[in-house]
Amino acid sequence: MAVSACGGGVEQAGEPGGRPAITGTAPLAVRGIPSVVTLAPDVPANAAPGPVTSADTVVMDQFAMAFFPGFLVIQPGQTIEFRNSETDAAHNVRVQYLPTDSMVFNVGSAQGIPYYHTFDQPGGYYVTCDIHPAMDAAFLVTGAPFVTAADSVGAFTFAEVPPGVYVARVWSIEPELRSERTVTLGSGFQHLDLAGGPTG
Ligand SMILES: [Cu+2]
Repeated sequence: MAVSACGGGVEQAGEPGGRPAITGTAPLAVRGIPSVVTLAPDVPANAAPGPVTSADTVVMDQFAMAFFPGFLVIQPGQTIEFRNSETDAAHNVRVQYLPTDSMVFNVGSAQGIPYYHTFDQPGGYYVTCDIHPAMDAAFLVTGAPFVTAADSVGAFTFAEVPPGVYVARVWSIEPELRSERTVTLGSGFQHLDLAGGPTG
């Protein structure tokens, strides 16, 4: 099979044809915002590699009285371009950092004048428009090497995670649905039930 393992050794997880190595269940999406599952190697903090960062700017647009996309996952140090693509509507962009419930910025967004912001702090962020209370979105900043968003009913997949001991974290816009546990992944197909609480 034509799989290159980045850590050396033989990669046995996954199969030709793209069958996922790991499937699982996480909490349902809340208000259209999916749960996100991250896997990070369970190693002492001082031995952990630094977060992976991406130079790619991603776009969160405002169109038809909504944010598009309504949810993003980015890496620490990555920039989001906030854009207003309406033909005739004014909006603003208010971004709250959920771990401290603090405002990151609140700017007006006019057509043709994008606003760029680089996010370094890991965690969840909530995006709203003060003018239109029905408009909201969210994004998650994470340096975890393996990240996947669950679908609306909580199903998720990972492909090609090397065997090892990982900290599996579940993020949700709803704090009560967040959890963290240690999982041991083998080299074969595996199902993770992360839908319950931290001890379930
Ligand atoms: Cu608006």
